[in-house]
Amino acid sequence: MISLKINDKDIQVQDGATILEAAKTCDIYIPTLCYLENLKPRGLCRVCVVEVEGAKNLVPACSTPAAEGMNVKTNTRRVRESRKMIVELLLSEHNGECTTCERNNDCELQKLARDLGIEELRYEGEKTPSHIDESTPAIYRDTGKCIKCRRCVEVCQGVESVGAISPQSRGFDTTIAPAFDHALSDVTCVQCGQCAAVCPVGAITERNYIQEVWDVLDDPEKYVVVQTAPAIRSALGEAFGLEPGTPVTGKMVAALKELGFDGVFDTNFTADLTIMEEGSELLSRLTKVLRDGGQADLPQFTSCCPAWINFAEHYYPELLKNLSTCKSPQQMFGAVAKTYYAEKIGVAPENMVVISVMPCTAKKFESQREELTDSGYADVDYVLTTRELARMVNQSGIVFSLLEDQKMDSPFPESSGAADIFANTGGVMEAAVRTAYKIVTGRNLPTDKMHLKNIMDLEGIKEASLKIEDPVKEWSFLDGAELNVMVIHSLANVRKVLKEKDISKYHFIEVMACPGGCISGGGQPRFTDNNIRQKRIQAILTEDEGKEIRNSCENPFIQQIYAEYLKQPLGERSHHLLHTEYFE
Ligand code: HC1
Ligand code: SF4
Repeated sequence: MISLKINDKDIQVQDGATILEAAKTCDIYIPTLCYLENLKPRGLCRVCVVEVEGAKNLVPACSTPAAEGMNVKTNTRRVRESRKMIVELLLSEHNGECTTCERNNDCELQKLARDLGIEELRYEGEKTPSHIDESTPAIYRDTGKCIKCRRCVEVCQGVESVGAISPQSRGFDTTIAPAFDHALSDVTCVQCGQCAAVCPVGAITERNYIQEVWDVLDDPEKYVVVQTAPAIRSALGEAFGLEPGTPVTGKMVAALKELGFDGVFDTNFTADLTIMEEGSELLSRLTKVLRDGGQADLPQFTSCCPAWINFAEHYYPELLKNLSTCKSPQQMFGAVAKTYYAEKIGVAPENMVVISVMPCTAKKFESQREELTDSGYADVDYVLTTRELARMVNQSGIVFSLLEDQKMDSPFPESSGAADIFANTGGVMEAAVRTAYKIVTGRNLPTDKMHLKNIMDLEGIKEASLKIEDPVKEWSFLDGAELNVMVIHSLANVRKVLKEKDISKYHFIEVMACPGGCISGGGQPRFTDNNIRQKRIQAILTEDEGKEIRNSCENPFIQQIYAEYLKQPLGERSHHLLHTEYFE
């Protein structure tokens, strides 16, 4: 342990802790800008400078290790003036059109300027040229707003191991962009939006489809339905000042009804459907190998994260045959809405518009894939992020916190707890295991095993195995078999696993691109404090634990759609509407 003083407070921290980390342990606030929890500090922006007794220069708290006997001051005149000047210099070249910027009132630079008492722009510099990149359906870049903090570069390389963007040119001419200033669509960007999630200003954000959605809502010819992803309810409240981790499902439904959607549905319903199909697919692959001694592509990988699919297509095309053929719940919902539901309510599918609200930017790309049009129309027409939905709510004058809870519409009004947990890392796997276990043994997983705890935490690579005991007759060949599963989040961990492990001993592997799963998707309200990730995860677990039905195959509305329309998992109609293939 190391003992030091910060602002005259005695503090003890572990060896290796930085001054910033030491200050946090006793709630001393030091402003930061380029710093991101979980990534190696770069000390680039120097907004976090502090004074250390005996040192000639101010030092960056984020990258300076705490040392025995150190005496640190975080709030001297010299510190305040230095921080202020750093931010003034950033503002001197920043294209600061705050009133029309998407980040107005949600901008870290704007907040710093206010907190540091900047009331005039003392230095008027040449502005960074603005180059707009809207080349992908998911991401919007404006170099004029960029302050070159490099958080996006660090995340794209360090967390996702993609490296689609990096500093180009030098000095004032530096831009953060794909190599040779190409458009993002020309490089291997997987459209995960993690760059947009960490950008402190308005330089990288989602492509915005709000106007298109208002247009269809105002069109009397259109029947507009909306689906809401599992993760958004854990974070939407943050956009309206509610405590992180406040679940807001009922208010979210009420807001969507007030916005004028003709039907408000849950992607969680088709998450249950995905599990029926994906669990059956896994059992069918296992049967081929373990009972019939034949060949099947194992391990089976989950396929609901569109950034992971993009990553596999770019970097590991040999794994595409291992991906589940299930469409993601988002796309399954669109396919079912424009067939089964359109038929049921007598609406022509060409007049039905399906909007999704997703925590994810890559879902915008997924919805535009040509292969996902099995109803004869695009399964999904427009995808909004959680942040865009919050903006629509504000634009319409709805006071979110005062809304009375409402319920999702029929014929898909309920989902199981297994569908809720799709939002968290490990959730898809646990949901699949719950249903596969029930099919094979006829029993529910015992409640004490209901959360395979070790696959639900924030470790980047997790493994578990489940022994099948006493299966029903049809599955007797699985008696005593161990189902080995792995859960990975953040795409850099996929590379690590494929480099360091023999994956042939696993039967099923879940991959989610975003750290912690969809709860930290690139389209969620932004945060810099890691505890928020954990609070969102907990909010989702609480939803699951509060549900009477926690297994997808027990959802009566899932049973109804099979009885009325789809007939059986992996059947002809399911195969046509709910499955796809990604080719090398
Ligand atoms: Fe996800 Fe999924 S869980 S991918 O993380 O399988 O985005 O929330 O909607 O489709 O259901 C995201 C979340 C989401 C899909 C589901
Ligand atoms: Fe990198 Fe993802 Fe941003 Fe693309 S969307 S630049 S892959 S972080």
